[in-house]
Amino acid sequence: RRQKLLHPGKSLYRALLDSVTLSDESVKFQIIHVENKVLLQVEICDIEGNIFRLKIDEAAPLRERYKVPDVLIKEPTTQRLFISQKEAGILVLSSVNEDYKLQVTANPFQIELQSKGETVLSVNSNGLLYFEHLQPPPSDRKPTAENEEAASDSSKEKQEDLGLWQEKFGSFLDIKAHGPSSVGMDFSLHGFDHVYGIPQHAEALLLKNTSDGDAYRLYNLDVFGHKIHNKIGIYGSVPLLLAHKPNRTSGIFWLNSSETLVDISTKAVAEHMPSGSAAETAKQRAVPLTDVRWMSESGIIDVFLLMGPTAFDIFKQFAQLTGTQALPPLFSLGYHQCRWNYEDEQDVKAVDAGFDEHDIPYDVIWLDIEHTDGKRYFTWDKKKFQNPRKMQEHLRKKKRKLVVIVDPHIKVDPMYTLYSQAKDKGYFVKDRNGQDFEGICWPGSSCYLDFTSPEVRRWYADQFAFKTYKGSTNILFVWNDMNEPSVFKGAELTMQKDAVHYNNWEHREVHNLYGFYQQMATAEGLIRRSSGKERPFVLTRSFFAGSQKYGAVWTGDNTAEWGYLKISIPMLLTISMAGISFCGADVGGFIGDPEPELLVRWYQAGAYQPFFRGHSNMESKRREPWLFGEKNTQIIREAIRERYVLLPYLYTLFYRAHTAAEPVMRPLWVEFPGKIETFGVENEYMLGNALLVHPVTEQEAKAVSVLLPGSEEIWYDFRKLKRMEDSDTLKIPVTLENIPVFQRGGTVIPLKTTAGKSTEWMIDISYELHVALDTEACATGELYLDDGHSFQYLHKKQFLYRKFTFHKNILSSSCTDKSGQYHTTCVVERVIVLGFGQQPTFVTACSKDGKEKEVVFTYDTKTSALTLENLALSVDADWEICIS
Ligand code: MIG
Repeated sequence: RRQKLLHPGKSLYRALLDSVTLSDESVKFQIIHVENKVLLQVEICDIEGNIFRLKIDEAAPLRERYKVPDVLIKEPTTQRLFISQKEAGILVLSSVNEDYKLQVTANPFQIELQSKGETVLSVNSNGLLYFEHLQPPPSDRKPTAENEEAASDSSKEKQEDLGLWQEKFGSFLDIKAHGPSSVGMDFSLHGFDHVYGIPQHAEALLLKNTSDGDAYRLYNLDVFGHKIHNKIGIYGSVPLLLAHKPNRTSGIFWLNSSETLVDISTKAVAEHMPSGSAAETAKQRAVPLTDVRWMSESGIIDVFLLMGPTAFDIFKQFAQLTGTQALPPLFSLGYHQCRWNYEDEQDVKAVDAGFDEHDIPYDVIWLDIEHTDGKRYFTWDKKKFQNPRKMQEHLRKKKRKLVVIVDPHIKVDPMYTLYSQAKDKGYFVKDRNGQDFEGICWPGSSCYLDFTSPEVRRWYADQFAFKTYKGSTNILFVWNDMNEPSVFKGAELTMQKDAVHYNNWEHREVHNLYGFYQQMATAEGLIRRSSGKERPFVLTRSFFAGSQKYGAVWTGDNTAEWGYLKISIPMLLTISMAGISFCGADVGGFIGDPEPELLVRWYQAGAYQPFFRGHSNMESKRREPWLFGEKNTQIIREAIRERYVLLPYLYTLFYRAHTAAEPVMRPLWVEFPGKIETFGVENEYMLGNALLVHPVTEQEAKAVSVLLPGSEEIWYDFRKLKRMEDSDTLKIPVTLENIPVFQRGGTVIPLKTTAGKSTEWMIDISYELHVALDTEACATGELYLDDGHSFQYLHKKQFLYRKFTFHKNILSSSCTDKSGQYHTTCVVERVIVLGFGQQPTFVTACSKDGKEKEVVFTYDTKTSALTLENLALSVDADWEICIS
């Protein structure tokens, strides 16, 4: 409200260019507010890899302001900036290679960032830099002439209206002990009118103009039954925005964990022509410009300008700052069966058996809050789960896993060890009076662990030790829910902003980090219980920038309606672009009861999304995949089996996400950055660079319109193996049997030849390669393989990273990363070459040791698919297949 009183115009800040100092790390200078004369310190860093960091803090704050810790994986490596020009009122800084120039204008203060002469982005060009300096509370102020006015009644009232020192939210009172401290700034993105990112909202892929509506809000909240097409913040936040135009992608990462609003306004402006002639002026055309205004309740301004220039560069730059996706254990890429709740041991066993009975693969069964003794996490309801270890042994024999829920609220109960220990040690978040903050949650009266404290995190991690967490075994993994944190009967169902954390920081400063820290501690706990050997799996509902390092996220409580299936695609794409590849939405829709058709369509979509879990609410009817008649069971079985067959490809994509920050699920425009028609597409997406997936999200759909981008591309039907007609948009007939999936020419996809009961049952199943030829009759692809569960790939380099290349009618298998070694007896059994020109006469396979053998093949003249069978070529060896 206060910031919105400041309208675009001339900034009230002026840079004091005489104060400029230069070091290897940064350039610093001061700016002054012309009215209140408060000095701010500006620091600009050039970070290796085309990133600029701009920090603004008070030059002499009354007390230290909050600076987000633990999100950056390390202090970024900076390089020296040079002053290339300094004249009256202008300072130009250049990067070492002179590719980038930052032009700082003194009055009004603004910064323009240019790349090789092209203005990409400007800062404060609308004059919306806003910085509330910390002040003593009105009661402490000496009645000087200056303060007298402020102390007068009428202005006090005014202050209260604006919520400077306290604010009411319904019946809740937020007392701001340190007064107003909000910060804000505007950025103009030149030539851009497509912007993305800043999850999480149940919104479209393309960010919308907010000028006549609500700003996008980043404030982690538990909004049960949240609406679609809404800018309210839900569950998680990543303050990263991406902007794209045909030849460039840029990013803005606003590192602030307090409540944040983002206003977006796209307009057309006359193109800026340098001192043009009359003729040139006449040629002026309108180019788009997007203004982005960030406003945060507290903290400092700490913003990273990611200069790309490609989308993949942005992903790398963001990962360089916040880390890459943790490599998931393979089982967690299988199908997960969840429900609130699987009642007891018998229920768990029956559901588990149901999957075998109906020949449906699955890896993990989940237990929601009812498995505990009165919502005391780390315990079991003794009546329903008399022997949890035995139950887990049963699952282990079936080569399956268990995930249990562990929420951050702790039941107030002196007999509950976790509570009494945490209480004694002072590990709970405090209220403004210094008492343990008490809220209401599932267990009734609850306290909240202060995960922002490293000591609390260490202690919490220790709770997962096998001997401490009774009844847990090494097939048990964890789900963190309610960690926004959710507080029933709290303002907006969350914690009071004036609650107090570690080091006396108020909750308002750290709010959006709370879930991030819980997942961090939980993942650490799972790693530690295995003495550092095993990869953890932790699903979290709340998240922040960097949560990808700790596991998976899901989109929270969606509803069993078609609209929620549809919106799940842009929601997952947005989360993926923000660094979190391992994401999914509850299959079927959590709230309510999906009609069978919707459930089937949701399984088909989920099978091609990174995290694949069926889940349902307490009040929802049971919906295990076999409860909807033989035909639907068959279709769901097929969808899940397709997922399992695809796992080698998916796992390889996760390795790429882990090592190279490439999102597993990506919007079309990321793969086709020059094709404007892809920029707004959100009803289909790419899974890696090879598969285009178009889920069916309309009831009783008979056909869908599919955009197959790129005039120079060839696309193949992934199941029928035949080439698609050349045409940008195709009307594809659909039946309930499956959803349209296409393989892009030029790619090789590794698959398993068949599915098994779970990922662990599939270790020895042979491989199949789908080689889809491009216009040059070439293709390449990769396969990553390791033990699927430990850190040996990292510490002992026990992995295989293979490459398949098809060129001049030779398919060769070679090593991509010689530093890795992993032995497997698995073979490539079958190869299908899609779009092969003509019936071959002879096919041979030769291994590296010179052994040559003839290969059995069949050629389908209708589809031009060439199938090579019974190959038995080692996955871990070099070989060649020659087709003549
Ligand atoms: O408000 O633990 O989003 O997946 O089943 C309900 C019970 C609390 C919310 C989660 C949902 C979970 C449920 N939880």
